[in-house]
Amino acid sequence: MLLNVGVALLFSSLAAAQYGYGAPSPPQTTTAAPAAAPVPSAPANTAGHMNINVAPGSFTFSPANISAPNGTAVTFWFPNTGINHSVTQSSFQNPCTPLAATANNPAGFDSGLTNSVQFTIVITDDTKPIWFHCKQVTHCGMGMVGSINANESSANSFSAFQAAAMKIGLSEPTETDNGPVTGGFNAIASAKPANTGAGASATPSKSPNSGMRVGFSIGAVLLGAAAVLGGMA
Ligand SMILES: *[C@@H]1O[C@H](CO)[C@@H](O)[C@H](O)[C@H]1NC(C)=O
Ligand SMILES: *[C@@H]1O[C@H](CO)[C@@H](O)[C@H](O)[C@H]1NC(C)=O
Ligand SMILES: *[C@@H]1O[C@H](CO)[C@@H](O)[C@H](O)[C@H]1NC(C)=O
Ligand SMILES: *[C@@H]1O[C@H](CO)[C@@H](O)[C@H](O)[C@H]1NC(C)=O
Ligand SMILES: [Cu+2]
Repeated sequence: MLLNVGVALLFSSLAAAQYGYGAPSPPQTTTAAPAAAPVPSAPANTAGHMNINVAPGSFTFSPANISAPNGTAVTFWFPNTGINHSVTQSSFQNPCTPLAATANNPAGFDSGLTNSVQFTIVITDDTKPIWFHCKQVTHCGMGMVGSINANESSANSFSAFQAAAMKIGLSEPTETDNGPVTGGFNAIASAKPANTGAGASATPSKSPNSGMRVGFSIGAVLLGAAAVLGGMA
């Protein structure tokens, strides 16, 4: 009984896949735009892994200021839009200038200008604030900056950092973009940005493909049922 229902479902779903039965008919108009690709968006944080949206509908990081213990992986989710952004490490003193290497410090991490990717850094010293900005023309000066482990009670607070960036405003110099820089200072990127979908190590509760995987496994069960029935016949 159940198997029969399963086989009926199997064939109706195959028919649907082949002929589009059951799919809503698109409006009959020649000017209809193709469906927009889904915008990658940060999943919920998981143990040891925090996520930040890059420009989620506004030129900001969201959240722009987090507290992340040593060893935490922080993944930046870049939107699937025509405007490129970056996550570029800077210093409190120079919010809109990439952090250059010195005798004591390595250069800052930098995703480079990009979109539709994820970029992950791992905190290697949670006792020091990590400052970053977007190097796209005018974005830093509009306040597209962020911090990790900043002390809001000290002079070097996130609020003071963002205010300093906005004071630079439209006089922000155009930054060169030589593509991604791995490494970093107090946080390290071990890989260039990539469209990994799920981030570096997180297991997001809602993967864009989870529905499809469920569909495949139901299909596999039904195929198994069909094979059993076929053997019996
Ligand atoms: C930044 O984050 C710290 C730590 O979570 C918090 O104490 C502080 O209030 C935040 N600052 C702002 C301006 O949100
Ligand atoms: C956006 O970034 C990508 C990846 O770095 C690059 O290939 C592309 O040319 C950039 N687009 C624009 C409009 O600058
Ligand atoms: C943070 O972790 C790194 C390894 O990722 C380690 O080298 C460092 O000593 C740790 N720092 C603190 C303050 O725990
Ligand atoms: C934050 O800054 C205040 C003021 O300088 C200081 O008293 C406090 O100890 C700092 N907190 C941390 C966690 O470093
Ligand atoms: Cu930007």
